[in-house]
Amino acid sequence: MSAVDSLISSFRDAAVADTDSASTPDVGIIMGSDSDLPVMRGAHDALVELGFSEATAEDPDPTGRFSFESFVVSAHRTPDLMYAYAETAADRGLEVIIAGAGGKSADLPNMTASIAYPVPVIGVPVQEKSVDSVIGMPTGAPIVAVDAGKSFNAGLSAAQMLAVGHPELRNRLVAYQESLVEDVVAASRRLHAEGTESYLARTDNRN
Ligand code: AIR
Repeated sequence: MSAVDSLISSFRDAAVADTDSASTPDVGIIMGSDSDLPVMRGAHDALVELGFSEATAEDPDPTGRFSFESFVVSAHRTPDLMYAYAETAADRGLEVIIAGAGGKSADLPNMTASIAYPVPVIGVPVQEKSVDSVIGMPTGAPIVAVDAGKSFNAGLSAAQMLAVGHPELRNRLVAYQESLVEDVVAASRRLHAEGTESYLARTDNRN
């Protein structure tokens, strides 16, 4: 069996396995190339910030109730893999997919949205030039999307969607927002206390 067929089979096997939904990943993160990872890691970072764990081949059911999985799936280099990933998403327990792609033909998010429907897909244009390709869907074929590169927000949006059925996630989202308020107030107080030059000198030293 070829390497791609073996990966496709693993998705199809997981789709028919009788696994408890609490043990399967809730969010799928996919990207067109591993060169997208520096941008797409924001989705990972947001979900980890909210207490999600990453399910890996070695640790498919990590501790904690909420988890996500990450794969590279190219719409143009591996169309069969994209189809199998999206088609099996619901049966594998995924409730939301975050899909990112770059270039002018960033078709992974929009094609995944059509195939995985009604599982919601949050599209991440990895580059500015990918925005039109990601969001330009015809009526009746929905996708939600973030601005170019804003994968952290895609992670937050995925958690917001899941929070509809999981009040504990709602609480984590509220706590996260409160931490942002604290960060702004702390920066504001320090800037006003120290003055701009001292603030910048200390901030530069940190980098
Ligand atoms: N891509 C990969 N397969 C289909 C598409 N559209 C995108 C990737 C990446 C860009 O092409 O999402 O942003 C360049 O990929 P690479 O692998 O050449 O670095």
